[in-house]
Amino acid sequence: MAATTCIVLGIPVQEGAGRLGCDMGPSAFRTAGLVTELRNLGYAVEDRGNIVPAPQREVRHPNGAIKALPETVAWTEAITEAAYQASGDGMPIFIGGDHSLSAGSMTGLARRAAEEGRPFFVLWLDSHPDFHTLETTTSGNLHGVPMAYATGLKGFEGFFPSVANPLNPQNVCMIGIRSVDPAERAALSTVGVTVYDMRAIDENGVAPLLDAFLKRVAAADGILHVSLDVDFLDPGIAPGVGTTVPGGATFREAHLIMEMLHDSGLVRSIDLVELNPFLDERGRTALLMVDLVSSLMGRRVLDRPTQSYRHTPKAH
Ligand code: B3U
Ligand code: MN
Ligand code: MN
Repeated sequence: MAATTCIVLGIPVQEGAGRLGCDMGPSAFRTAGLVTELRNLGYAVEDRGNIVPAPQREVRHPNGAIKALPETVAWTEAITEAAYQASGDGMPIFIGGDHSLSAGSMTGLARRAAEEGRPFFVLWLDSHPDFHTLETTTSGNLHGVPMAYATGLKGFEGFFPSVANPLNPQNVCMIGIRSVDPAERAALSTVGVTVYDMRAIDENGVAPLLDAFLKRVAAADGILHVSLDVDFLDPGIAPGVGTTVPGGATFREAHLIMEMLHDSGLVRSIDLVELNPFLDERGRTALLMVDLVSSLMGRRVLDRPTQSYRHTPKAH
């Protein structure tokens, strides 16, 4: 199969989360067999090891709750560059690390999409929207801000690197949302992000929700990035995360999403974030995340005709 080369990038950032341990995530993904699984599926895999943050600058924000701002800025700089480079060489798989890494992955990938002249889309699988600005965060944990940053919301200028190619909020689809702070809720309602909470999943099932989004991406000839936070999953199957929220996606829902993503042929890059091996039980969360990646990359139970989402340009 597959001319695609998977580029594995370890990003051991943990300063964005409220508790320590995500720095061990890249190691746990490797131990759980990520690279072997990808090779067994027929891909060439280049593991570029773990990246290191850029040099730190002194930077302070009036919101005294904010934690580890200089560290997060330094990580974001390095991740943005690494994401941009890797996306020119193959399909980047960012193994975190807490979700603050997506501030860098999304901006680097958005730059790549802009250069290719194609719209950039993000599927955000998370119990949280991570839509705080530096002003609105009350926990001060910067894994709560990457989506606001990447979409160019105000208030990051002068602190974080400036965002040259802001992600259009209308190109973002969030699935699994079930923990939203008041400021995030207010911001989300104004910018046009598609948000499917657990109620939407219960009422409709994941398939029609995702199907509608994939059709939009295909119609726009878009590039799709998938950001998978461990806490998207139900804590009963994925305990290895610092911010478990009850009522999450089931094993079957998560695999169905991955299989549909594979069928779509639209995915160009993946974040795997918030795995905290210190909180895991004998590696089961790491193994589940790798299992989900296998489904996303084409493992299937039976051959079946697939829904084609490929872009068909309109006749003139
Ligand atoms: N919205 C809360 C909780 C949170 C966000 N992301 C995670 N937790 N993982 C906050 O701290 O901003
Ligand atoms: Mn998150
Ligand atoms: Mn989350």
